[in-house]
Amino acid sequence: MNKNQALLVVDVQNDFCKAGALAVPEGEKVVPVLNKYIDYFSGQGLSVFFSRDWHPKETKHFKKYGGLWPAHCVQQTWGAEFHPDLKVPKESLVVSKGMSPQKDAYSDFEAYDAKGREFAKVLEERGIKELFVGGLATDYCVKFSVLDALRLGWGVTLLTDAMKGVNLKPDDSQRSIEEMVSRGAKKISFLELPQCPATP
Ligand code: VGL
Ligand code: ZN
Repeated sequence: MNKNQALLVVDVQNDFCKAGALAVPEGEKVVPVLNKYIDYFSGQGLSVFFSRDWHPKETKHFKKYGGLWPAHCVQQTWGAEFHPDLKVPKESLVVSKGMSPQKDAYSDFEAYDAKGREFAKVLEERGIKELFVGGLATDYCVKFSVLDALRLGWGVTLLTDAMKGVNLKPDDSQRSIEEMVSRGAKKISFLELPQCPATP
């Protein structure tokens, strides 16, 4: 692994997990797996990014205002917080998306850090060339973020053991993975990482 490679943990927030307003089936199961990836990347001094869905109370993203979804990940609420077991290292960077009352914004390439910098700018400044992506949901934020990354010239590796989808249609996640791979994404699972210590 090298400094051009970074981990992106997508939207592992309470509302997408058990008891959340838009619970992804088995969403919370990605947490322990992602914690291993987080240790692996931060242990080698590599960048770790976290994105979050960060909506205003009223947005066209929500059913009540013409959108597809029940209200979720409203700014400053429990549902918008990261899952309590997710290990978010102090030195990691959080980017937020979905703040516009007018549009959906599923992609992390529509996200901004606390200083208002675009996610793509942050990646460029750090010389990141390849993203290892896991989180929620495979068929929305993960998919849109990955397709944008590929289109904009980043390499992408999908952490297939650390993502779960909404599956409005039962095979949405499977089809999303196929689409991302057909556009150039690679796939990996934790034990296939370079020099990953085999579990005894
Ligand atoms: C997402 C549905 C609605 C996601 C966000 O982050 O995948 N999905 N808003
Ligand atoms: Zn949302």
